[in-house]
Amino acid sequence: MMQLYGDPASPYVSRVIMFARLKGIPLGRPPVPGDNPRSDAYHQINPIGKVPGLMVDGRMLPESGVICEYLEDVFPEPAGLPAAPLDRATSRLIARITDLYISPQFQPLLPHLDPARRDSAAVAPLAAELDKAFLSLAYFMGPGPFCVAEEPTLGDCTLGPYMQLLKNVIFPVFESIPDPTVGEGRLAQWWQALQGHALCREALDAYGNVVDVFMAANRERLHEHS
Ligand SMILES: N[C@@H](CCC(=O)N[C@@H](CS)C(=O)NCC(=O)O)C(=O)O
Repeated sequence: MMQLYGDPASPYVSRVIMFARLKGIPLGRPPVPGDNPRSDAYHQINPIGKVPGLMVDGRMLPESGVICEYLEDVFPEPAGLPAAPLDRATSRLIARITDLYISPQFQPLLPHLDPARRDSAAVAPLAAELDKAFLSLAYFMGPGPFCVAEEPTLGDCTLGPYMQLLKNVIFPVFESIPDPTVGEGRLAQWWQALQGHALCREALDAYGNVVDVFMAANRERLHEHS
């Protein structure tokens, strides 16, 4: 069995877990060597030093997007990408927008979680980037209700955990960053589709719970060192 390294509190690890779950692929979950992706022991098997990492036949495959594409190649059924080339590209685009335009705003917001210690001038450009990314996601998503069509695919498994992370950690405390999945817009329709799909809802709920536990344990440390 392939072995997936990484703490499920990571949205990148969670992406692979959700994608594999939708496709019915069992993955072993060994502890990260040295208990930390920064450890020497983990760097010996993955010099990038980040999780997830997928061990396949003694070879390490890093990077969540690459791992999902590999799983899709090896286990094409049930499909984790739509059939039509432009739809496949759109699902990948939703994943890319998540990685390139949403993810970079998350860490820099952490020092500002506490309104009493917040630097609003530092938050404003991050909020603006997120707003632009949300507009782009809604613009480029297909007719839906999932990010491309009527079934969840790679784009949903990528954006879903990240949106769950923002819903648990960011939207509740930043008035200037409203939750785009609330209301009537395309992202609200998309979120409803995920919530109406048993496996997706289960994966996202489980991820949200892990995030809450992680944040409760690390809030002060994240606040100080980010
Ligand atoms: N581009 C990578 C990002 C993975 C990543 O940033 N993982 C974080 C956890 S959320 C990590 O391992 N951080 C450890 C570190 O930077 O020391 C992917 O898609 O897999």
